[in-house]
Amino acid sequence: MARLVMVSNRVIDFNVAQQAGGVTVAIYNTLAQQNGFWFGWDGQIDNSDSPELKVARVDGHTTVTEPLTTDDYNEYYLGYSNSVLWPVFHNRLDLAQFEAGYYSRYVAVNERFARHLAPLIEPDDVIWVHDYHLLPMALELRKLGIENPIGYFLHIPVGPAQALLAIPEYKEIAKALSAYDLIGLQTQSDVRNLIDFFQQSVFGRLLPSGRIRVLEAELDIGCFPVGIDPADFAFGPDEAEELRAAETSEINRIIGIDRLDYTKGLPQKFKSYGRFLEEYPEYRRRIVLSQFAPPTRESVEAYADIKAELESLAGSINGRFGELDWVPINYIHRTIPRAELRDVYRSSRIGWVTPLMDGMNLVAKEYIACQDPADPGVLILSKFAGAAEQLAAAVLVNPYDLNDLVHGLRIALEMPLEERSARHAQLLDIVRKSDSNAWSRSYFSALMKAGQRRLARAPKSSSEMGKALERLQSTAKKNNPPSRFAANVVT
Ligand code: GDG
Repeated sequence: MARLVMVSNRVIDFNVAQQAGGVTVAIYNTLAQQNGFWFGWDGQIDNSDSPELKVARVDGHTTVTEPLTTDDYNEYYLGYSNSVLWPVFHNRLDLAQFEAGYYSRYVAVNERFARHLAPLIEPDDVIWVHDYHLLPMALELRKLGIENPIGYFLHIPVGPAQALLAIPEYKEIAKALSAYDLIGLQTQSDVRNLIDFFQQSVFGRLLPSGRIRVLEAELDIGCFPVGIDPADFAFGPDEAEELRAAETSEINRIIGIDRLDYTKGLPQKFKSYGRFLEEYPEYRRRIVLSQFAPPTRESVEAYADIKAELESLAGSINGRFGELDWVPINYIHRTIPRAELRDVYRSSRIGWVTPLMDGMNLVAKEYIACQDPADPGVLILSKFAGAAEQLAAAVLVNPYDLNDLVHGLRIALEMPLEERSARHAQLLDIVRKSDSNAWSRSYFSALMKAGQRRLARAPKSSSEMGKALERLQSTAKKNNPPSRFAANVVT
């Protein structure tokens, strides 16, 4: 079996799998199924001259990590990754900060990670790089002579080409992406936007084979919607019975769980909730909005702004509508333990997910997986979350339109059991079929094929390339996954 080398900005400790964040959850689930290791930042800051790589093994899983320096953290992580790429890819050019020095530090950290990773790579390894922090990783690894298949998966959405072209280094970004064998994205709409970007930035050309030529390279772009492991959220029959018996509350809980991020549409959610209470007074005292919003990237200005805005909105709605024995919004700015998520989802009548733009949104899928099929809650989902391409049976809403949010809430609260059950059955079927296992297996299989195509195009004279291709073809045969996984791949 080929080893899978996962590379991402942040590596979590397998012992402490509580930490929030969609990317780490997706990688964690994959490595629980497949042999390999996980390389990246350990979350620590260390300004000493040459800090050592740390290797940790927990339950058969290996992580290899290194710290960042303070400058790396400020310029590579908070700077270029989270104040340029994150806002631009989410089409928030108004929040992008193009500061001198960010880009060079961003490349330098990628170059250093590649230098430390390259000696650990074995000939049969398959390298899978994750997310916007590490766009230049393949280019840096190739410079060091690594010929293994290298794939990239972008967890965030791809904004319109016009937004991406506003990045001062957009040509370098296109070149960096062209060094991958396969670029995996969450939705068909992301695939269209990226092709558009390649065409407009560096005259990328779609080929009859379905691949795309970008500068000197030919690569595959595909849509691989990330999934969850539904077993993590399932309830046994006894547990379910106990929960039903314990359910006495007359108040319907509406649950929101989102990192406190300006892309998640939280002010819009709070404002529409206030408007709902105003327009439908009969619902006062009958519903409560519990919004968990764990802190994230707090030293970026835009994040501090959204925190203040939410506190003020929650305060004014509670002040205006609250009673001695009823608080309309529970706003909790903390991380809840992962073990408690299931019960919170299960006991909520509505899952309210309203991002302005989101790569996928795993919370939507987790909410569905936790519901009691005999009496399920309703998912309200922004049509601008990647998950909406798959979860069309949710109540789809436009988060920019407060009236539509109010309307969606009313529909969900008044939906009869028969309709709730029918919608939930459809949604659960999709969540199960496109789970995290299907995601990683379909991506892995497509990456092996894309790696073979690149090596097959290499000049015949290169004996190293020839050997690499032979090795890859034999590994691909051994790793061939069942064909149902390949059906997700669109190249
Ligand atoms: C990125 C993309 C894409 C949240 N709060 C707590 C907590 N969480 C967990 C949720 C879920 C995960 O974090 C959040 O995942 P999302 O998908 O909703 O969002 P991002 O973190 O923005 O993830 C996103 C994802 O990557 C995967 O590709 O879907 O679009 O932006 O699993 O349950 N977990 C715990 N406590 C919390 O307070 N334990």
